[in-house]
Amino acid sequence: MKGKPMRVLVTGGSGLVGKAIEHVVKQEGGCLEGEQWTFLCSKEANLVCSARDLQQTRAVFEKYRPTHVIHLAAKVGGLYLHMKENLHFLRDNLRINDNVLQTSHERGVTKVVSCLSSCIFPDKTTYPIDESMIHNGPPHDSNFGYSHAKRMIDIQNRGYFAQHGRRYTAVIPTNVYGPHDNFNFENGHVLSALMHKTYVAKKEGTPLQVWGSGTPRRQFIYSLDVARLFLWVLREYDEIDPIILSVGEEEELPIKDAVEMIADALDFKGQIFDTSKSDGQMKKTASNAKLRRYLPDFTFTPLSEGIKKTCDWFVNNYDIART
Ligand code: NAP
Ligand code: GFB
Repeated sequence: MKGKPMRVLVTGGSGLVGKAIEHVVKQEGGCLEGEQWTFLCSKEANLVCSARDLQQTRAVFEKYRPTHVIHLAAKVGGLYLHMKENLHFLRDNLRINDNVLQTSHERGVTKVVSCLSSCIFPDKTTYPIDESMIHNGPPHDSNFGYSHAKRMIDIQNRGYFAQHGRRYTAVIPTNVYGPHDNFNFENGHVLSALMHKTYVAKKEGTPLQVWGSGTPRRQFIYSLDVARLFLWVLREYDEIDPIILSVGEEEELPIKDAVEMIADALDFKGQIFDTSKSDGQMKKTASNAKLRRYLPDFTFTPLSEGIKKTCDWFVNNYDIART
């Protein structure tokens, strides 16, 4: 990456992925000489655009004058929150994304890397899923609001390129987990919610309630791996088309196997499955072939190791964790 040092603005910098990027930038030499990195949270600027908030966003861009933006800010949550608030996810995320991309364009930002998700792909599809399939049919019913809002980022990126030559792009992670996740029982994603539930079940000597049948399959990627890949995308990846960030298809596993790893990490025995709760999407197997063409030697953190590190972080930071 030649030329003047970047001024990077990370929207959603206080969340799971944002904190991981901050760790890599500050603890793993991810910040090159002269670079400025700013990690935003919603308190500094509420990005759900309305006239009042647009001013907030413009003020933040005026203050930090970013040359590059990593756009993570979003209304995010696990399956059961999506099923309750699909419209809320649609409207909030459409507004946040349009607000950030348009303000970036107006401010002459050179590159924006936004964050989609593997749940946006069509539910009825062939496997493995690849980047060309984003718009090939409706997403799973459980998260249609979030999925359509995220798909629009790909369309917006094409629009900014076609009309203004902007090189705005996006990444598509599968299920992310790690320190600083949302460990809330109701609203959290599966691994973080189950880590919290297991922690409490052990303390209270009660059985662990796993929701659903435990048979749906997922590919989990550790937040620090996502962060390291985000820095590579920001510096080296030059396509407008998005790229999937995921472990290989062979790492996909049923939820119940991940539950075992959490139980081992927290030294707990005794889970039961509440099959009255939804299983959501049964599988969304993603191919990382495109990523591997670029980075054949990238090493992912093994799931059992990532789960152990995250459980240790949660136990040691229970007081500050989002629960
Ligand atoms: P997270 O932990 O819930 O963090 C969300 C971030 O967005 C926080 O920094 C939050 O700020 C900010 N934010 C939310 N609403 C905002 C608003 N109205 N204005 C300004 N900032 C706002 O989420 P995450 O898991 O790190 O997700 C980061 C990105 O990765 C998202 O775009 C998400 O869609 C994508 N993604 C996540 C996963 C996953 O499994 N977690 C998988 C694929 C893609 P506060 O802290 O101030 O609330
Ligand atoms: O991470 P998760 O909530 O979302 O995982 P998705 C849901 C799967 O875990 C379902 C099972 O099969 C649930 O039945 N599960 C078991 C649990 N116990 C629990 C529990 O206590 N809490 C939760 N949350 N799940 C999301 C999308 O889909 O994937 C988001 O809705 C985002 O938009 C995220 O893309 C990465 O993997 O089903």
